[in-house]
Amino acid sequence: MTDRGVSVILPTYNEIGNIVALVRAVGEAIPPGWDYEILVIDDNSPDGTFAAVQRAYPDDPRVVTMLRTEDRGFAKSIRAGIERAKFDRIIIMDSDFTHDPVEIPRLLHIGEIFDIVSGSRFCAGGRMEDVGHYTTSMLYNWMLRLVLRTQVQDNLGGFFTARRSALMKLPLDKIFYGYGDYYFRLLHYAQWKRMTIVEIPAAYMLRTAGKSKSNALRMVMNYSIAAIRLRTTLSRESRD
Ligand SMILES: Nc1nc2c(ncn2[C@@H]2O[C@H](COP(=O)(O)OP(=O)(O)OP(=O)(O)O)[C@@H](O)[C@H]2O)c(=O)[nH]1
Ligand SMILES: [Mg+2]
Repeated sequence: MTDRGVSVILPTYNEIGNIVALVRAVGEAIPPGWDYEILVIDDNSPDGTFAAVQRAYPDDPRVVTMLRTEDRGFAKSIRAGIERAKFDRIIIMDSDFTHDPVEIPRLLHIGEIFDIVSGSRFCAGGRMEDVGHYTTSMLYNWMLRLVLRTQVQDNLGGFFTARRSALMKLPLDKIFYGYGDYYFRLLHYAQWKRMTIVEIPAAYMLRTAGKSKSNALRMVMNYSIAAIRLRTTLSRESRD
């Protein structure tokens, strides 16, 4: 008998080279005593990611696939997964093996104590295989911290656990749009709701197959606009 369960949410776009192996690796990483479901939230990938998962796991009720054809996008897929999840304990992670399933037991363990546990590249012990990406992300996070006045060190990691019931109380429309910028909005509104946040060290790996969908220059521009907008909203909300 298990009394604990976790819903692991995997947003996918063109991850045919990763997703079947990742679903297996996530299943294997769930500690004993935990029930689980793995939600693959696919935005109608042209490479057949959705069909590949269905083919690989036709009869496993723990592997749930969701095909989205409208209002697509990374952050909106994550929200769809959270809304659909059946367990109160949620883990969100990328589907390209950047976020390593071996971290799952630690996230679940610390998640017993804190509302949000974020796998961070920038607290002691955290790292990233891609050294160039690590350095630029670290510099960019310093800038974000100045603008957002936050103590969180990794505001763009996106590998975390939280309780669904707590997340559902946040203003979801103000958070879940855009790309990785959703994560600093989520962390901000979580702090505003007095949720407790802790960062634990995580190693972010190189994507094992397929191509990145993000463009560094576009990301820097969009995230900077998103950060300034969030800061302005906060100043206005605290005045009202
Ligand atoms: N459902 C959904 N998933 C997406 C979308 N865009 C990206 N993803 C997934 O989100 C995760 C992160 O996307 P990546 O392309 O790896 O972007 P990134 O992590 O910023 O870039 P890298 O540093 O190259 O890994 C991956 O699991 C993608 O499959 C989207 O529009 N919809
Ligand atoms: Mg990635």
